[in-house]
Amino acid sequence: MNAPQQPSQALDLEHYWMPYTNNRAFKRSPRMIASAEGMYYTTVEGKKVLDGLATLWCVNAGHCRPKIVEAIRKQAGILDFSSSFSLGHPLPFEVARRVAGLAPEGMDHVFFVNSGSEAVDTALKIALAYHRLKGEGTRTRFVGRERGYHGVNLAGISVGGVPANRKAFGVMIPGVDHLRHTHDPARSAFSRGQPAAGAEFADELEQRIIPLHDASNIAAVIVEPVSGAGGVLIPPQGYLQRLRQICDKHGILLIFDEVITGFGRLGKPFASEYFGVTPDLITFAKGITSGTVPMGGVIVKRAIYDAFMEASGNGIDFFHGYTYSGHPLASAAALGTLDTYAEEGLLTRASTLAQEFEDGVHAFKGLPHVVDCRNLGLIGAIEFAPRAGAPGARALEVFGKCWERGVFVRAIGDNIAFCPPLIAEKKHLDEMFGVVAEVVRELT
Ligand code: PXG
Ligand code: PLP
Repeated sequence: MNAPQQPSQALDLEHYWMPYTNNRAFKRSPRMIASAEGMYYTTVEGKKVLDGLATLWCVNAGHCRPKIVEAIRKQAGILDFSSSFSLGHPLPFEVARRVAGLAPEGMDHVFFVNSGSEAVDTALKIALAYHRLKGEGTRTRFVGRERGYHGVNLAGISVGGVPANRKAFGVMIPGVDHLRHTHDPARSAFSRGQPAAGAEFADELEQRIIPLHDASNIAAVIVEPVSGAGGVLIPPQGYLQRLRQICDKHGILLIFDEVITGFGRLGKPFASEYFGVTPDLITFAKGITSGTVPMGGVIVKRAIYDAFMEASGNGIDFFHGYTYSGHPLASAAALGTLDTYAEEGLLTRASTLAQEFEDGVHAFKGLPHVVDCRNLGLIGAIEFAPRAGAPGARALEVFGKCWERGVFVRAIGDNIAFCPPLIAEKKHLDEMFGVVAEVVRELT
């Protein structure tokens, strides 16, 4: 469908400082993609590669879907850009209405940004400003969680809990504490779906963190309902419910970072609905446009929006926004994406494939060095015992060999993560798991 790009040999690779990449290794031996369609990439050499991670957990509708492509093309010729700072254009209003319709009951106002990282900073700022205008300006502290990933901005890495993303950057924002992560292989290895044990990990909030800082100083708790980039950690049964109860009891806002779980990953539009737990704010990005044009946002409860409206008098109600908040091309892409999701039932499709996906993930049990298999909806991971003196080496080796054999999956520490586009069929799961298993069997 798409004309391949220039072959990589003809490109000067020097000047692009690639994000989250071993630049020297890549430039010595580039993995260069020319085009993509549906479940597959085509490399510049013409090789097809199955996308087992929805690229970066975002291409939920699959690649180059006609409705989304057409929406972007058309919009580029109608209104290229106009801002949302005291001017408006129709599209983001319509996207907000549609997103509010998918969100849990009572969460019905949407603030747009351009990425998950911006969504996280925005949500944290909304929480601070909300408490202040409710007369509780002492609530300035945040609680994140170990192994949490909340993007790469300074506030996001401060509440985040992935050591490698934090260690080079010193003190970050002050006033942050962390809950322990919920990974508990001693009790819960090879759990199918949510682990039965571990709801009590949430009690640390009430038993350690609140007594230490006092609830009157805590603005919000932020967690991913399912941790993604921290290694795909599935919340224990009852854990999120307990966090909600403790936050309610102490007047603390609960933020669910649904940048990965939003838009159908667990078989519901949002994980909040899947778990039956309604937070106060939801951050989203990625799946809103199926990765096609950068967009993210924050969904808030009506009471939060109303508080800003009541407090602002005749002035601006929230001194915050990005030049490209509600960008016309992103908004058009979002509408094309939401149409595609609706027409193809993609926001619930994960539930129909979840059992086959679970069986595929757990088929790795018993293969060399595999110490855990985890899954929920269409997200999962297998974990290897670390190779002596070389943590992460096994997963990296698996990633590299799978790429050579035409399957793209992600290595995270000693884990391999799976997160296929929601259009995946059984044959794609078989291909993905089949190639990974072949490689795992060769592991030393
Ligand atoms: N929150 C969550 C829960 C995420 O997964 C972000 C925020 C940040 O979104 P942006 O759009 O600013 O990247 C994410 C993004 C990985 C990886 O290593 C994960 C993400 C992004 C890039 C790499 O698996 N998640
Ligand atoms: N830096 C400067 C000098 C700017 O003028 C702006 C926006 O006007 C920004 C940063 C922020 O850019 P954005 O609104 O795209 O986040």
